This record gives sequence, structure tokens and C-alpha cells, in this order.
Amino acid sequence: MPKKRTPQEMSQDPAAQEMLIRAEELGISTAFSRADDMVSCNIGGAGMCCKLCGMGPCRLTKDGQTGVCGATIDTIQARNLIRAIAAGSAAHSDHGRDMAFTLKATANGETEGYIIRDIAKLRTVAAKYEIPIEGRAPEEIANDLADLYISQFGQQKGKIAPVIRATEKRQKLWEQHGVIPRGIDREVVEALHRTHIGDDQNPEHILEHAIRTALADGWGGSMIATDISDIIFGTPAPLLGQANLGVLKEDMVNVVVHGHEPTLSEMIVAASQDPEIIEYAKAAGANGVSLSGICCTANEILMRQGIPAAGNFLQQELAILTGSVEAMVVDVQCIMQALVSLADNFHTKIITTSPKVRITGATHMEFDEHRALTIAKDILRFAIDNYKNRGETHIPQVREDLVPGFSHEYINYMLGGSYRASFRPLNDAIMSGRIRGVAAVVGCNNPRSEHDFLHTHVVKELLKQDVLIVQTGCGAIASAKLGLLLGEAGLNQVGPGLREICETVGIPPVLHMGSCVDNTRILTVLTQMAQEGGLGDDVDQIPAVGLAPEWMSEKALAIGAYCVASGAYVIFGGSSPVSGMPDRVADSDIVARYISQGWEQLYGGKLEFIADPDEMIQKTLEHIDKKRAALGLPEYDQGRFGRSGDARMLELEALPLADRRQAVYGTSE
Ligand code: NFS
Repeated sequence: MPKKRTPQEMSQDPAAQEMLIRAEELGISTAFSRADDMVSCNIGGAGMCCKLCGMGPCRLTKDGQTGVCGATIDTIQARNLIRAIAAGSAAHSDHGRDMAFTLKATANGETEGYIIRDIAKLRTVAAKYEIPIEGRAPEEIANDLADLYISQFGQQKGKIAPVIRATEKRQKLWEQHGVIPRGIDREVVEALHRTHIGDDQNPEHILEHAIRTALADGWGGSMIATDISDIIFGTPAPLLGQANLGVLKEDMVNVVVHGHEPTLSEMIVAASQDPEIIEYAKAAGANGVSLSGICCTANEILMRQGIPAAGNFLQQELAILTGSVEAMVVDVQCIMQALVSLADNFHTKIITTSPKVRITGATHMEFDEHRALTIAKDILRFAIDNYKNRGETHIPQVREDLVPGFSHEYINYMLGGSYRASFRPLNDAIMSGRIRGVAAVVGCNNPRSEHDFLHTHVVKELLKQDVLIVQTGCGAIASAKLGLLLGEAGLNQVGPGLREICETVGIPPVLHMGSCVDNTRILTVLTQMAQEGGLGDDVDQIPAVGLAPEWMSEKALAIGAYCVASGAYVIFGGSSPVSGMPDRVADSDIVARYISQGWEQLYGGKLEFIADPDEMIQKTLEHIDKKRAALGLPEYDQGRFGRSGDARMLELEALPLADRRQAVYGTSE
């Protein structure tokens, strides 16, 4: 029998624990309990099961064994990995495609409720592709940009346009290795073609195409999604938000938006503030409509509107368990099918909205950007009508403030102000050793590990080592719940050098950069840091590491692969999909070795799966220090900093006057 965990072992979050206890009392299953009941398959989990044709499935468990067709374990693992990367790239990119269509429709006045909000970003992005901007209306520019972006998906030859935003050196490297994506859809289709029975069988050759497919995501679909979301909904800048289940309201109609695309959730935000809707809610006996988000759609509206996040991936079911949610409105990705049967125990309505996603038993109210505001209002009225059916509620009174909104544009601005915005101060801080390096801690939750623990353990330990943290996705929400996204955390939870920076610039030590498609903002930051000078001339030389401690989705693998191809060392926690035979020595695992040492030789970045969080931290610091040494930077020494700012003032204040004079002026006179 598998081990049954206690709520405290399932999650470190007190709000989640409270709801897990409630689930148990009510006899309702959750992803946590199902993970306990369902032992994962270690053959499939390690990528050693091939079910690509009807001669199998072939489960390879012994060294030297092959599938019916003769496929080796290495070929099978490579094929499974590229298929996952292709699916992840497809998901992100299809989101990007829909954003591009929305931009086109908005530019042509065909949408309802959308405007081009960030004209400056529109012009900046368009100018990168030499789309004329001078003397043109925003709509004309947006129309051209939308056409360019839409064409990236079906393009057959050449290079996808956004790769020109990488460093010169990186572009040459990709060119040399033949991995620049030709068209976004083309690379995904080719990944499927190559892995059909009887096609590409050389693991390294398969994995080179995995790189090209992932690049089509990171420097293609995802980057397009981020650009357009900023153009239509505004580029994020810091604001105040809240996170955790305690944001749900006892006296209001709670509507939780869950999924990924900002197109619908932003319209629901607008609709919820409409006087007509507020009146309708009041007539139903509520004090209005309270919106909150789950997963990446939460991050989209949190970053731009300060709409609270009810939680991350593993809290979607827990939100419903509060009994206080009138409607959970979902679009695409990371939506558990279990929501519908779970909601049957309460009054909650699950509303699917994407033409791509239906869940049996859910209410479908299809979204269409041409009638966006009308549909958003219909959805809200439907939720309000359900308020009268609310039964007993149990909302954990746990929530934390946070300051999200760190787009790369804002980071650039905050470091230098309007007139001298640049990454210079950040590079200087790394060069001097005040900041030891940068870590991006991103990605999912996974019920196989303690919810939020791996994310926040890694973050907290790295902060003490003066590593500046940037986060997106569910990882960012995990840290938010612990108050790590507040300025105060920059004073008392970090090493002395990083504290000086947080204090001077006035930032939290963990910068929330957005949703998972917004990992492209991290690519941009790293590229601009390389271009700024002093940290080498390409991303692979920067003392930086990417981590996905609680990964579970195929999208995470796509992100990992494009970050590697962009030059980053990427560490995944949990289990490895390419771990191979238990009795094989690690080095004979061709795929695991290739994505680490092989890719490092080619791209300067590598992908590794490390289950132990302390080993993740140690490898991160080693890598950062290795990169510092290679750049000839001073060795990191925590003792050199921290004697400035508020802490120093307090220290001086405690001294007798003469000693204070001595310390400040070098004389007691
Ligand atoms: Ni990204 Fe994982 Fe999903 Fe967002 Fe959360 S689970 S890979 S973080 S919500 S996509």
C-alpha cells in the first residue's frame, strides 16, 4: 500500500492544510490524496515505455533490451522527451496565436472591449522588426505587427522573426547548429513526424530537433504571447496584490478565473467593475463580485490589475472546497478534470470557455473576442444567479500581500529611472559581488512533493546567499504566500549584499515577472544583461541558473529546453523523465548525459534533474561561482557587504557620540 500523507506532509501552506483536512472530513478526494493512492509508474516515468505503435507498448526494463522494432532505450527516451517538449511548445504557442488574432481583430475595430493600451510597447516591438511607426496610427502598426506574428506560425522557410532579439553571438550559434526555428507550427509537426514509428532514431539527432522545437516556443509563441498581452492589456509595473485562499469573500459573489489566457480574464475584470453588474450582485444579496485567479491566468491579472491570486496549481480544487465559489471560469491548460465532480459536492459551477476545451459535466459558455464584454457579463450574471445556492462556507483566513509587476521594461526603468534606464546597476552589483548571481525559480506544483516546499526552500536559501530571485507561474505564487514578494523580505531574509541592493532600489528580493509564457521576459533580461557589458557577451556567461523544483507539465520541459538553448543551466526537481535503468551507471544513460554535457558543449546551457533540494541549491551556487570565476569577477564574499543603508544607521545610532564621529569622519573631534 502506498503511504498516506498527513495534510502537513502534503502542503506547507496552512490554508491548503486547512482545506485538505476539510476534504478528508467530507470524504472528497483531491490531487493530493489521489497522488497517494496512485503509485506512479516508474517505467513510464523514466521514459522507458514506448507506445508509439500497435506492436507495443514496449516496456524496457533490462539493459540491452529493445522494443519490437529494435528501438533502444535511448531512442525511446529521446522520442518521449521531444514529444513532451512539442506538446508544451504547442500549448504556449497556440496561446500566442490566439493573442495574435486578438491583436489583429482589435486593430481592425472588430473586438468588443479591447483597446491598444500600451502604444509605447507596440512601437518598440514593431520597430524591432522594421515595421514603419513614424506618423502612423497605433491601429495601423498593430495590424502590421499582428500580420507578422500570425505569419510566424505557418511560415515554412527562413527564420522566425523574434530570434533577432537574441544576442548576435547566440544567433550565430543557433545558425551554426541548424536549430533556428523556420516556423512555429512546422517544428512541432516535424517533432511528431520524426517520432512516428520508423523515423528519426538517433537520440542526439532527435534531441537537436527538440531544441529547435523549444526555441519555437521561447523565442516564438511564448514571446509573441507576452508582447501582445502587454500591448493590449498594458506592460506590468509594480502594484499591490494579495495571494492565498483567504482572498475569497464571505459576503460577495466569488468568481475564480483559472487557466492561462488573459483575453477572457481581463474582460471579466472589466465586467466585474461595471455598475450594472455590481447592482445585479447587490440585488442578489451580495456585496458585489469578488474576482480572484488560480494558476497563470491569476498571474496575468495580478501583474496588471492587482486582482488577488486565490492560489497556484494545487489550490484549484481547494478553492472549491471552501464552498464559497459561485463559478470557476476556465480557459486552457492546467485545469484538472476532477474539478467537475468535486464541484458537484457544492454549488460551484465550472464554466468552460475555450472552443478547445470542454469538460463533461461543466457548463460551456464559449468565449469570442468579438463579443468579449457581453460574454464576460453573461458569465458574471450566471455566477451571481448561483449565489443563492451557496451552502456552508469554510474560507481559511490566510492571505499575504505581495508586490508583483516586474516586467523587464520595469526592471530596466527601476534601475536607472526614465533618463538613464539600463541594466548597468544590476550588472555592477553582480560584478562587485553584492549580488552573487541570479536564479529564476519557476514552474508548476506537483502533488508528488510537498506543495510549495521545494520552491520556497530553494528560494529562501538562495536569498541568504545573495542570489537575486526572479519568478513566474506557480513558483511565484508559492513565494508570495510566504511574504517573499514584499520589500520587507529584502531587509530581513536576504544576505547583506543583496539587502543593500533591495534597500537602495526599493524592491523585494524576489521579483514576480508574470505567467509561464512570460518566462520570455527572463530571456530578455538575460540578453540585455549580456548586451550591457561586463558579464561576457552572451547569456551562457552570466552567473545565472534556472530552476523548476516542482515541475509536472510538458510546458515546463519546453521552457527548460529553450532556456538551455539560450545558454542557461536549468535544474528540474522531482523525478527525471530520462533517468534510465536503475542498474545502469548514470554515465551510460545517453539521453541524460546528452541533455547535460552534450547540450552544454553546444549551447553553454544544460538540463539536469536533481531530486534533492539541497543538492539543487549547492549546484546552483557552484555554477554561479564558476561563471563568476570565468568572468574574472571577485570571489563572492558575504563579509564584504552589508555595512550601509538602514542597518548601518541603526548600528551607528547605538554608538556613543564620539565613537559615532570616529566611525563616520575618522576622528572623534
Ligand atoms: Ni507553468 Fe506548470 Fe500551469 Fe502556470 Fe502553474 S502548473 S508550467 S506555472 S499554472 S503553466
